[in-house]
Amino acid sequence: MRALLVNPWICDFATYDLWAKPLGLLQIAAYLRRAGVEVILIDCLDRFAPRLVGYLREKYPERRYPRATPYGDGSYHAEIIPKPPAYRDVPRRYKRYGMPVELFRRLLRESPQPDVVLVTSGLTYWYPGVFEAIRLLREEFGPVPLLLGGIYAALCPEHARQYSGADVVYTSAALPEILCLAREATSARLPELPPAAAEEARVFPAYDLYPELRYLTLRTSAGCPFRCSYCGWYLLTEGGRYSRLAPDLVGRAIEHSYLNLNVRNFAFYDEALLYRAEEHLLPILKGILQKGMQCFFHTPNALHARFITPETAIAMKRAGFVQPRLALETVDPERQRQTGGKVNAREVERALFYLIQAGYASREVGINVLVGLPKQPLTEVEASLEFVHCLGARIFLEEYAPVPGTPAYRESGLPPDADPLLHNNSIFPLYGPEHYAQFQRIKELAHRLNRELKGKPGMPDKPRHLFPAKDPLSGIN
Ligand code: B12
Repeated sequence: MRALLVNPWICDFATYDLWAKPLGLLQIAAYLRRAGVEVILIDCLDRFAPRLVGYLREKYPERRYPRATPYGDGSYHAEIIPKPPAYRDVPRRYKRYGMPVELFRRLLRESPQPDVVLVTSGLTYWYPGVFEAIRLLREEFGPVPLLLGGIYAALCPEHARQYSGADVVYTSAALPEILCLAREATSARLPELPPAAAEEARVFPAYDLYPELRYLTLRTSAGCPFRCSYCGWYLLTEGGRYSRLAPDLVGRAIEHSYLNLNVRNFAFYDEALLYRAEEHLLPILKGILQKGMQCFFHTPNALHARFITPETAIAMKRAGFVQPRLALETVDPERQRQTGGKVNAREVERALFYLIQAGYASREVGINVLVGLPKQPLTEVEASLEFVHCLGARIFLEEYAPVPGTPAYRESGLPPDADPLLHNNSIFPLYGPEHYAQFQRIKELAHRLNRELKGKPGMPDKPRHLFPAKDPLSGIN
């Protein structure tokens, strides 16, 4: 049996490759291969694909491809496309990010006829890219069984069933079920796999399918001890429970990629990487240090400040965590409490202090601030930005994107079956032109404060004025 796996484009006003890989699809690829299936991957978002780089260099000889920072993150190739009617009034350009459609078509034509096609999906409001891929797949391969899964499919299954054109819309995260689906769709005789095969596929996703790999992503645990009102991790995680891989397995996976795939940059996709670090992250990092591997680790998903201790901070610094990101979201104690009590400003300040003591400069540390939560006044966001700036850290402004099925979604006033395009974080805070202007002001403020940080090498590297001397933890070196 031959399966074609597709990671479609992103259609949005803005996006950036912040170490994004279709991790779920790569786990499925590893699992299917284990069952003897031949797997072909087309990743529309692979910035380093030799075919894409060759195509773009020929078409745009004056531009530089691929565009990447030394850590492998960078901008996607993008093409401006017409806005869907729902975005008619949004005064921004709408784009398709990833490989040009013409190249996608060419790759489909070169591909042998698959027995089944598996398409993944990312954020709910990126579905136009998914639909486009399905349309082209249908044009090329006719009535081949086409399965759709991933985040959009899991959060908006009715919408996907009605409009995507897929034969099966899959909402769960269980790998053995996917094998059953493939079996049913093709009537192929595929073997049952032992239970350990699913864990193996989670630990060793099929990264070798990429001809050129500058970074990869790790998900050493799934889920989170908190249930913040705006987050839907429990709707997307197998059994809705926190779980994690054994530290030695994670160590083996990192070592394998380091030695066999020559990867040095790793981004963690865990929701709660530091939870019970003494049983999980610390043993993983100790193993890496013992083996003398020189890696760069990235935390685009942000870390729980509450769980940063002097020991974790030192281990992170030594193991090669670059520009760690902390989640603050807001300084407002009432909103912190209402949204789930994940963290407070003081814990963020303390975490930053430990990171500084471990050797980071404050401006290397990024702190996430949420904007656009239902009923959140922009003065609250301004106060949060000022707070982060006073700490000498870099602001990451995160525009709230509603997740259907969460309490914050219900508060947002969006009907449960709203067009998922309305979940877009670029438009959600913009109900009405007056909001747009206010929101632009907030974005500009964040940019200005970050620019000031860059221009001032002498910014305080220790938030002394904010850290009360009487705190028993303040003396730790
Ligand atoms: C890692 C992560 C990121 C990474 C990047 C992920 C990526 N590949 O692009 C980073 C940190 C960059 C990120 C950023 C953002 N993220 Co995010 N992210 C996640 C997180 C924590 C995990 C996703 C993941 O990799 N899961 C692990 C893999 C293994 O699962 P999977 O891909 O779903 O695949 C499994 C199944 O779905 C299924 N499957 C998948 N494909 C297919 C295909 C077929 C055919 C079948 C049968 C099955 C199947 O099988 C797989 C194996 O079990 C999720 C929360 C979550 N628990 O899902 C939020 C989440 C997806 N993010 C979210 C948000 C809001 C964002 C941001 C907008 C945040 C912000 N405000 O800035 C940004 C936007 C990013 C951008 N590029 O513009 C929201 C989604 C909201 C929405 N409406 O869609 C989520 C759900 C978190 C939340 N708030 O609840 N994110």
